[in-house]
Amino acid sequence: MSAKDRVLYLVNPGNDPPYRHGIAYNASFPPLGVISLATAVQEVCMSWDVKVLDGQVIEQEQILRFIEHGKPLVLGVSVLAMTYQNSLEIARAGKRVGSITLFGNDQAAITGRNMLRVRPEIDYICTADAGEKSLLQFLEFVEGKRPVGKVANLLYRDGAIVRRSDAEHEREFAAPFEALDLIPIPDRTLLSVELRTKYLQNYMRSHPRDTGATGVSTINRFRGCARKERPCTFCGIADLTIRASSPKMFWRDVRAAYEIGANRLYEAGDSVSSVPKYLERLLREKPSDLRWNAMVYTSARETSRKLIELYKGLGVFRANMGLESGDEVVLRRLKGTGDSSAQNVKAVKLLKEAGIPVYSSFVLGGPGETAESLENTVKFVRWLLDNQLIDGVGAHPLFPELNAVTGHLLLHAEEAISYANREGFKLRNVDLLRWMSDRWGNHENPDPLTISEDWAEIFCSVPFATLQETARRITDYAETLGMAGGSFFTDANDNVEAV
Ligand code: B12
Ligand code: SF4
Repeated sequence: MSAKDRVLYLVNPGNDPPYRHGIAYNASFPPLGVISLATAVQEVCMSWDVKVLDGQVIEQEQILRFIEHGKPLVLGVSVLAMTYQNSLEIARAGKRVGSITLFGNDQAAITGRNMLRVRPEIDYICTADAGEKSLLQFLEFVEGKRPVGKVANLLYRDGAIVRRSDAEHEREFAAPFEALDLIPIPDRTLLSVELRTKYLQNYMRSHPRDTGATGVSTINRFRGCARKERPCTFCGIADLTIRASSPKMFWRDVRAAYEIGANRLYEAGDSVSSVPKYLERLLREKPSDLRWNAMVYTSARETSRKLIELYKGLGVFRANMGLESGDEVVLRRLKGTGDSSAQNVKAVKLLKEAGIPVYSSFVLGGPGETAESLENTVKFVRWLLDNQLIDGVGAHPLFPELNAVTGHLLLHAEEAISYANREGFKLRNVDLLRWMSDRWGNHENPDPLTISEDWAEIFCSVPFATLQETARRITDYAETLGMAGGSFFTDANDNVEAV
């Protein structure tokens, strides 16, 4: 293979047509996963020519044309549940020009086996939570320097669909708070200035008052959640193990973004409030000259004055907080016994007092959701908005990801029946429940809208349409007050630009 053949495209596809709307921060931040993968390849496999394509800001047709003309030897695609159809189309375009196709990211990790079983356009699947090492090994395999069986976290066909499962695939990092140091500082210039300007313009459209923003980017030097052992029942994040980078690496990464003008960073860590001690270390080592701000995912249960002081010191200027429900019973079923509306109110008040805006999200259609519990949520959100305790709200029907507790209940009828009995609510359609395992159990990618409808039909006493309607009522109310609102599965009014 000559150096000129070593062309790798890494694509973050845009959302499939039914899922283009109602996404918070839509097209406002560059996709860190593919940028980080491309950086690792640039640093280690220097003979490879790498290109990153982002379907959030370029049209699908343009991505297909790039592939047709560029004929990449390897075509890597980052696959989520709501980008699956676009991902397949991209893979087919790759196969037409002879590319080796490799899927990765959360959805590929969850249903990858089923994808490989039915889709000849997919050659390989990477199931790694952090894919850098796996991709580098995969390129060595393509160059003939490594047997396929020695590529970490790779699913492939060998008669059956196989994945090696020896120690190489296990977590090999000894120190969890340095584990992410192995991931290089992302080269954010892999996306052109023109595209970076586009993200900023999209961000400014939803945050017109943030006049100090000179550029936006994504950072991920922390992953995981303190609820790993008892996650929220709707949480489908594949790996909630707590890992981070050393403070030194964290600040090097922030500075690298800052030096190309990005002073608003989205920390993609799953729940940053899980690690106050780590935040203290970050604060101690914060360089005094950095003027930056971060938005983070944070949990109400862990919000205290101490945490907020840390956030202020660090530069956190926006909190994304899942409040999930205004109904006490449904809230407990979604998040566990440690959460309550009173605690949610306390957390948003503390953040508000400290001048940190809160973007809250709600999941409609928790186990045993009723018309009454939905009304409790509507009243709660209105109260929060009327009292200016939150600055934005997203409301979404529950999407039972197959690796979440809710997805598990959907596929395991007997467990679902015992659960409903224990919790004291009635399942609405047990016949449908009994079909779920056959319908979705071996599916390549359960369509989010359809599987969410099935969930509601079984686990809620109101139909899916009522959940959609309630989501719309909530976000419309926010918008009439001039606040950000968004609802996945329902809206069609996004105003984002592609180039
Ligand atoms: C930050 C984030 C967002 C941001 C994204 C900002 C941006 N432009 O980057 C915003 C807020 C916009 C967002 C929106 C949504 N998100 Co989101 N988001 C996340 C989050 C918390 C982190 C993603 C991230 O950037 N991680 C850091 C990077 C470095 O890691 P990574 O992306 O996982 O990539 C690594 C590996 O996956 C792998 N990999 C990835 N792609 C590939 C490709 C190849 C070829 C290979 C080899 C490896 C590989 O290697 C990468 C580098 O280590 C994840 C949860 C999670 N922990 O993954 C959810 C998550 C991705 N989001 C999710 C969802 C549902 C949504 C929304 C639909 C929410 C909504 N209701 O509106 C929307 C729409 C998503 C979309 N398609 O646009 C789901 C997806 C579920 C699924 N199974 O598909 C996740 C997994 C959370 C969850 N389980 O609930 N999200
Ligand atoms: S939804 Fe958020 S808080 Fe709940 S388990 Fe997942 S990461 Fe943690």
